[in-house]
Amino acid sequence: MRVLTIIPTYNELESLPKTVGRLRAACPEVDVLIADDNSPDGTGELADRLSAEDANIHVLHRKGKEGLGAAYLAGFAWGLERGYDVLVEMDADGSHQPEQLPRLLQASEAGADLVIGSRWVPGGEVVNWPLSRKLISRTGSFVSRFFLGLKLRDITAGYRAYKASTLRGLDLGAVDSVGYGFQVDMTFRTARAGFSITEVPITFVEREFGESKMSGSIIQEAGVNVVKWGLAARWETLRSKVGR
Ligand SMILES: Nc1nc2c(ncn2[C@@H]2O[C@H](COP(=O)(O)OP(=O)(O)O)[C@@H](O)[C@H]2O)c(=O)[nH]1
Ligand SMILES: [Mg+2]
Repeated sequence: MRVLTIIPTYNELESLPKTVGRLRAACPEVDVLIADDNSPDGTGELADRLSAEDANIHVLHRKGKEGLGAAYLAGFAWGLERGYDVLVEMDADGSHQPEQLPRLLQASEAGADLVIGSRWVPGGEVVNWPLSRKLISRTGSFVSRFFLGLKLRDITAGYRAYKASTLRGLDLGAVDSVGYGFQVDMTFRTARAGFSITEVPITFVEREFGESKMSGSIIQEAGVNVVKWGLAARWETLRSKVGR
């Protein structure tokens, strides 16, 4: 099983080397792709240095800040072209602990088309998050569950393992969510295409260095889209019933 972990970065100078170092130590057989959006703080150049020292580390330089979703889509395309079997999503800031990646990979190997590292299943937890972030996360999952009919606990989660066959079975060209809505969008598409989704508990640790890129407009984009997708899907179901 060839595994590629994609790490999107925007101004992660302090966090990136720690995360990559931990990942290489915890899972030496896993390749790494850093997808940097031309970070002003020089994260892209740092990524080049890491890559020059280690043949398993690769870098994708993008021209500017286009959001997490666009960076992952570019990373998926890079990995699929090169024949990887599993594509992992991991934040650069240490929130997604590299030492827990084997758990995700085990579930993937056991057959899950998509594995979600989940904060909100038994055994999962969040360390050092303020109540406000917990509320946003849980509300995001609740609203997504309600409108999209998904029976999952952590729908906005960003620590994931996709089988290549799952990504090949989705119309990735149609995904245009910029921020965190991307995770919900991808989950909904994966479920609707009939792929299996497994949640495994993780301990999510709030970043120590750098700043979060989460913003009000990102939350708003995600919220508006979730309601829109949910209503569109119900309308489709209704129309096909009436048409029959
Ligand atoms: N390439 C790229 N990476 C991004 C962008 N926005 C966020 N990221 C990265 O995505 C990961 C998660 O973002 P973060 O700010 O930690 O969000 P939070 O954990 O929800 O607060 C980090 O590795 C960020 O550097 C972006 O526009 N482009
Ligand atoms: Mg973070």
